[in-house]
Parts: sequence; C-alpha cells; structure tokens
Amino acid sequence: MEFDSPYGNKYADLLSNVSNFNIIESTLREGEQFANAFFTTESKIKIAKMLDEFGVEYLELTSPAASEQSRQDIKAITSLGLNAKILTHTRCHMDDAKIAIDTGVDGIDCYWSSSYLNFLSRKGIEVRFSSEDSFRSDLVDLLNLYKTVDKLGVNRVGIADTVGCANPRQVYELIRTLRGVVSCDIECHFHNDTGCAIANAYTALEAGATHIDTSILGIGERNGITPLGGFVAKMYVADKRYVSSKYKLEMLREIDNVIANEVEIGVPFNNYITGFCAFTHKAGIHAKAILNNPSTYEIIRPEDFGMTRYVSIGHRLTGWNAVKDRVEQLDLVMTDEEIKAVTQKIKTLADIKPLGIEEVDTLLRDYHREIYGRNQ
Ligand code: AKG
Repeated sequence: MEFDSPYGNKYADLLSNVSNFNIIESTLREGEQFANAFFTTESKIKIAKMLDEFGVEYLELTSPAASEQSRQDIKAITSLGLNAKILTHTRCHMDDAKIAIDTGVDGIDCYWSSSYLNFLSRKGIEVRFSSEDSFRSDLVDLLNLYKTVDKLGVNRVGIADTVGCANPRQVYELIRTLRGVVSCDIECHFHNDTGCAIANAYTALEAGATHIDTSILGIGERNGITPLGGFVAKMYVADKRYVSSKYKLEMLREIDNVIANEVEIGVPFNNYITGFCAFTHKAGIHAKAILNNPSTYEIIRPEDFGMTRYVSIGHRLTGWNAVKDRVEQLDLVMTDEEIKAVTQKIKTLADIKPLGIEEVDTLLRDYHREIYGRNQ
C-alpha cells in the first residue's frame, strides 16, 4: 500500500489485500457467455497470450465438457507454456473433472459436490469451490459449507454475485465474516447488473478476498462482470507502485481494442482509461488547470497507460489559456491580447457549430498571418 498516496488508505489494515491480489481473467470463460462472443482457436490463443503478457495471474477457460472444440482449445492453451496459471470452470460432475484433468490445466474452478473435491485434491491440482448466487443464499448454510470445503483442503472458495445485486457494504460484511471462518484464499466474481462490479471487487479485497474475476471490457452473461481495465484503474489509484510493477499497463488499449473487434462492439466512449474521451479536457477552467498541473483534474496519469491527454479547444466553452497552449504548439508567436481576441472568434464560430482541431489550427494561422504577414 502506497501510504504516501493521498488516495490510498491512511492507516494499515492487516486484513486488506488491496496491495496483494490476483486477477483471474475470465474473458475466455465468462466472456464467452457474452451475447456476441464466438472465439476461434486462433482468437483464444491470441487473447491468452496477450493477457499473459499483460501479467494476469490466471486465465479461466470454458469447461472442456461444453464441447469437443472447447476441450481442444484448452489443450492448445495449456501447451503454450504461459506464465499465467490456466484454470477451467466446470460443474461438479466427476465426468467433467476427469476430462478437465486430461487437458493439462493447473486448476479447476468448480461449484458443489464434495466427492468431486476429494478426487481433485488427490490429483494435486489447484481447486476452487464456489456456490452461485452467494448474496441470496442463507448465510449460515454458506459459511458451514465453506468451512467444510476449507477443511477438505480446497485452495480457494468463491463468492459469486451471480445476479449483480450486491452493494459494497454487503460485500464487505460477507467477505469479512467469511475471512474469519476459512483459512484458504477467497475468490470473488461480481456481475455488473446494478453497476457495482468494480466497487464490489475493490471492497472485497479490502475485506480480505485474494482473487478477483475480470473480463476484458467486462463482457459476460447479460451486461457482464468486473471489467479488467476498470478494475486495474481502481487498483492503480489505490497503489500505483504495486499495480504498475505487476501489469504492463500500456497494453490495456490494445487489449480492449482486440476484444471490441472480436465481439463486434465499440469500446464505450466512457470506458475506463481507453474510452476515447477518458483523458479529454474541455471546459476553459479545466483546460487552464490541466495545462498548469494535470493532477488537478486527473486521478490517473495517461502516460502510465501509454495514453495521451487531449485538451479540446474548438467549442464555446473554450478559454484563452488553452488556445494559448495550442498557439505555442503551432510555433506561432502572439501576445496575450491577440490570443484573447482569437479565442473570442473561436467562441463566436463555435456558438454555431463546434470546430475540429484542423479548423481551429487554420483559424489561428490565418489570424496570425493577418497581423504579422507570413507565419514565422
Ligand atoms: C456466476 O455465478 O455468475 C458465475 O459465473 C460462476 C462464478 C463462479 O464459479 O464462482
């Protein structure tokens, strides 16, 4: 935890794993359940390699029992020799367990049935047990069940907000209670139906969870789960040094673009970090402050993610400081009074319709020429 950061926790919380967590990247499992998703073997390999290079600790793949191609795809990915551990997500059927073991995965994320768990633990494979819909389950039943599977020796138990109904306070209470009951790791899977998936993931780590499920752009069943980029943005703000040392942050844009293409959607305009206006500043007051000190209106440094900041100036809200910055970028020399006058011209024109940056540049050059003759 970066204690000198004004945005992280101000005091040590020994239960918190905000600076000690693992990402279980489930684009190739939960993401395959997205309405538009169909990943070929080549696409799956490309996505797996990309996520591995980014640095996620785990990749979760569709069950080999889903189809013959799904089984072969797991084998193709386990044979790549990636650093990330490869998991598959299966029902608690002995048949599924046997097929899964033969694919060479490092671990199995399963739900229900303890005989199945005994079989898997004998195979020396990493085992995660979860029940779906944890937040609508009876708490006493849930804790008793997890206590039992913890004693059976699973590596992790999983809490799933299957319908996306939980809020951060409920998450904190459940995970904190569970943390006192089991000694194994705790994985969390949050659906985003009510917009809390990132906040819930963060809060779960604060309460002692250890693993968070994500998918690229949040794709998954219905409107999906905790998005990888949004989760990373939140964790970066909490502990920049830790997150920057674990993940290749500058890959996020490519990762989001690849998936957007694969599933034939656009990257949302307001996407965390990679949305087209995530680092665009518009109002004159914002632009002036940003040009003096970016942290006034930016909690995330775009350059840490290979992104660039953009100050938009061709509109009626523009201010002369932002225009001055553009004048300097164009290598034109003008007095402040001249810049204020040309800013007024921009505002007048933009009251009719906003100007593109090329139009603004032409206007600035023409204005300069009117005053000084040929541009320097
Ligand atoms: C869900 O419950 O929404 C799932 O996708 C399963 C999650 C899990 O296995 O923990």
